[in-house]
Amino acid sequence: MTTEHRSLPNIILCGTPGTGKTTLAEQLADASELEHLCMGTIVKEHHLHFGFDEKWQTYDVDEEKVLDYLEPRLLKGGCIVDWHTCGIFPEELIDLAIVLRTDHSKLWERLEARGYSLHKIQENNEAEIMQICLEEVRESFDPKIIVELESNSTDDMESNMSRLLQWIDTWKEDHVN
Ligand code: DAT
Repeated sequence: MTTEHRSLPNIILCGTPGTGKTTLAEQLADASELEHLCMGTIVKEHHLHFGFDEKWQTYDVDEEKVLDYLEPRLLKGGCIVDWHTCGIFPEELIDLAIVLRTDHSKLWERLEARGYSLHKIQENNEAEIMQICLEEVRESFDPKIIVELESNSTDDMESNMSRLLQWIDTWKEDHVN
């Protein structure tokens, strides 16, 4: 099944933890017909993991279970998938892949405010500087559907919101007869 069979698009919202995925996804879901799928929470609540990794303070994700959960929803369309990783999604079911980017000093402050350990702050900050999420998105999707967005300020948040709402409207005009 491809995009012709869906009346709403699927958007991946990717980025290093703290770049603003959940904030943007929640606002976007409120302002559109799309549904926010916060994968961090879903993995925990639906036990889509092998257990908690104490060293990295994160869940060891069971990708097969994640795909079983996501595929029927993506086939229906209208998903905003909010996750720090994107390599496992079926490319043909994704219409737009957003990567949020944040200056590393701002990111550091946000992760500190979140109470992350120094180890985890450093790890995530390095990942942002090394563009790990952006590279993963580039390896996973056609460049035509990838958009990199700055997420440093509330102004950025507002312009990202209006840009995405506009994109959803255009997608609907192009795909719904
Ligand atoms: P993520 O879901 O990527 O981990 P988040 O949405 O939880 O990130 O945001 C982390 C914090 O940063 C949160 O306190 C809200 C704030 N924030 C998000 N986007 C922002 C932006 N564009 N400008 C300023 N603060 C932002």
